[in-house]
Amino acid sequence: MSNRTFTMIKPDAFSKGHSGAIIDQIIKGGFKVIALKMLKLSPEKAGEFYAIHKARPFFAELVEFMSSGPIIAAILEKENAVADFRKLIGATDPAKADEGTIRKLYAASVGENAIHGSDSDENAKIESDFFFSGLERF
Ligand code: FUP
Repeated sequence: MSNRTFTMIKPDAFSKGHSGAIIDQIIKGGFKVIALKMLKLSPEKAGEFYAIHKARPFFAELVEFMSSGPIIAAILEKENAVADFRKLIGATDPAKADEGTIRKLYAASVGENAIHGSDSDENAKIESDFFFSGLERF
């Protein structure tokens, strides 16, 4: 089991001014910030990140949304990080997310769902490497 996960605060939550509250909730949830940065994905980079969803009907919309504005990307550390972080953010569809989770609090729909969390240790590593060099990790 790895102790790291990767997250992005997505353009909807960023543009609504929820980034500070979300980062606070993450830290209070016991996660240590290993790397953090603000950036805007190009459509090409967003498509590369979500390449696994290329054949899905929502792919074009997802790429357009994820490249529509700034995001905050981070690597987080905690024991059982991947599973515990998925618990903290809640279900993909905010309507199905538990009370108090980040998606329940800040997400509007399954397409614009405020935050990303890696779904496996393997993907946490791939996604962290997609965004961060060794020099950017602390
Ligand atoms: P999650 O792991 O919770 O981020 O969810 P998925 O990997 O299943 O989906 C990745 C992203 O695709 C979601 F964050 C939003 C988008 N998506 C849709 O727009 N519609 C869907 O029906 C499912 C996912």
